[in-house]
Amino acid sequence: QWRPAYAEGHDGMVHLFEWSWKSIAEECENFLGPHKFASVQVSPPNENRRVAGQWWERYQPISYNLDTRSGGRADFIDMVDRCNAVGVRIIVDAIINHMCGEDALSGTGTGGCQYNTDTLEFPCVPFSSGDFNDYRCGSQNGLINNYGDPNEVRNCRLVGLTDLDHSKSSTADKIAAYMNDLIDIGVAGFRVDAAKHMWPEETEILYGKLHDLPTGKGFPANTRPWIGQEVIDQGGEPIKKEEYVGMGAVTEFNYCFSLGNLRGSLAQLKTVADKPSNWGFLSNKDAFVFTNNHDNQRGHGGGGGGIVTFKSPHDLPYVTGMMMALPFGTKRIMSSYLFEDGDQGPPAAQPSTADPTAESCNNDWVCEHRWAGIRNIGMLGGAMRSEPDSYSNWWDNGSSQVSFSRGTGWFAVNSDAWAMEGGIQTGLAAGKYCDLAQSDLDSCDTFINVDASGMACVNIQAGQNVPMSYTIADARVGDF
Ligand code: LAG
Ligand code: CA
Repeated sequence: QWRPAYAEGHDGMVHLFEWSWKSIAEECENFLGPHKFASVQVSPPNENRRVAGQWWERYQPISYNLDTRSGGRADFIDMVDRCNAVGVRIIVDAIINHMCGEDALSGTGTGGCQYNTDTLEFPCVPFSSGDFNDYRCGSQNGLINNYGDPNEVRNCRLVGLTDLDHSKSSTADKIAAYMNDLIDIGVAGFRVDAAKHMWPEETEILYGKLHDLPTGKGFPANTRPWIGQEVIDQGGEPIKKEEYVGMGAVTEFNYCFSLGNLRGSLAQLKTVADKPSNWGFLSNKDAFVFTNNHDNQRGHGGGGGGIVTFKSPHDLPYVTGMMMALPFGTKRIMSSYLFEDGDQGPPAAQPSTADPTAESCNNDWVCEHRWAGIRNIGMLGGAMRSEPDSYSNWWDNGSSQVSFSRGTGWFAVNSDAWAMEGGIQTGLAAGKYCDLAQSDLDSCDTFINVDASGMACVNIQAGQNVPMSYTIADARVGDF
C-alpha cells in the first residue's frame, strides 16, 4: 500500500488531468510505455454532478457507475488493459469522503442517475440519509468552519459536499465495492481525495476490505493496491499527515515549496534523501511527492507562492529531474491544460497523441510529461528505482550544481548562473551513452562518454535550455 506495483524499469506517475480514457490508452501505447513512465493518475471515473464550464464537477460524485465526460465503462476497461499491457499502471482519483454539494439540490448526473441533496438520496449506489455524517457533525450550519476542530473537519461538510459516514459498515462496504470493482478491472491503486476529512481508523478498516491486485491481470500474488492519501498538512492544524502513514502513502505538500524555493541552491536537497525528518517530511517510503498538483497550480486547496508549474517553463524540467532522481517518495508529474481562471474546465478537443516525437499535445493541452528534459525522466527513475533508498557518487559545488548516481542511472543538474564543466564520477561502465535529458534514445544526438574509471566530462552551460544531463545503463549506445 506504500509502494506502487510498477513494471520493472519504469517510474513516475503522470496526472493526465481531465484526459479521456481513449486518449490515455493511446498515450500509454504511443508515448508513456515506450518512455517508461510507470503510471497515470486519471480523473475520477465515477458518475458526477454536471456543473457547466468547471473542472471540479469531477469532485462531486453521484454514483459509482463508470460514466463521465472522460468516457464510459467499456472505454475505461479498454484503457486499463492497454496501459497495463505496455507497463503503465492506472491510479484512480477516488472521491470517497463525500457525494455532491448540497447546492446541487436535485437533478441527473453524467450517467443519468438521479440525486437529491435535501433527502440525501443517491439511488444508483444506493445511498440515503443513513449513510451520511450529519448526525456526527457538531457545527451549526453543518459545514466545516473550524480547521482547529478535527471532529468538524472529518464529520461536517467540506465546502458543502454531503459527507459520508465511514463508521457504518454497510456504507463502507458500498465504497469498498466501488474500489474493488476498479481493482478487479486492473487498476493498481488510488489517490484518495480528501483523506484528511476522513477518520484514519475508519479508512484503515475500509482499505482492509480491498482486494489484492488480480494475478489474472499480470500482478504478482499478494500485491496490495497502492494508497496515496491527500492530506494537506502545511503545519498549524491539529490534523497531522503522520496519522495516515499506517495504511498507505501520504501527500507531502511542503516538498512542493522546498523544491520551488531551492531552485537556485539545489545542493541543499541532499539531506532530503539522507534525513527527510530534518525537513519535517515524511519518510521516503511514506511520502507522495510532486512539484505541483491540479489544485495548487490554480490556487485551489491551499495553493501558495513558490510552486513550480508549467508557467515556469525553464525551471520545471530540472526541478522535475531533481525530484525524480532523489530517493524520496512516490513521484507524480502534473500534466495540465491551459487556463485563464482557476475554475475553467478542460479544452473541448482532446490532446493529440499520435506523434510520439512531439513535445506538446496541441489543442491547449500543455503536456508537461512530453517536454524536453521531462519526457525521458521515467526511464531515469526506472533505472534508479533498483536502489530505492540511497545514492552514490554525490558531488555538489555547495550551490546549485549537483551530480549523483543511483541504481543504474546517473543525473546532473546546473541551475547556477555559471557553467558546470569538468570530469565527474557517473558510476557507469565505460561506454558512449545517450544524454536522455537532451535527446530521445531512438534519435539520439547528444552523448555522454564514460571512461574505464566511470568518469565523464560534463558540460552544462548556465541558462541552457534544459540545464541537466542524465542517462541510464540501458542507454549505452556504443564504446567509449
Ligand atoms: C480535494 N482534495 O482533498 C481535491 O483535490 C479538490 O480539488 C476538491 O475540491 C476537494 N478535495 C473536494 O473533493 C474541488 C474544488 C472546489 C469544489 C470541489 C467540489 O477545489 O472548489 O467546490 O472540488 O466540486 C465547488 C465550489 C464550492 C461549492 C462546492 C459544492 O467551488 O464553492 O461549495 O463545489 O458545490
Ligand atoms: Ca468526512
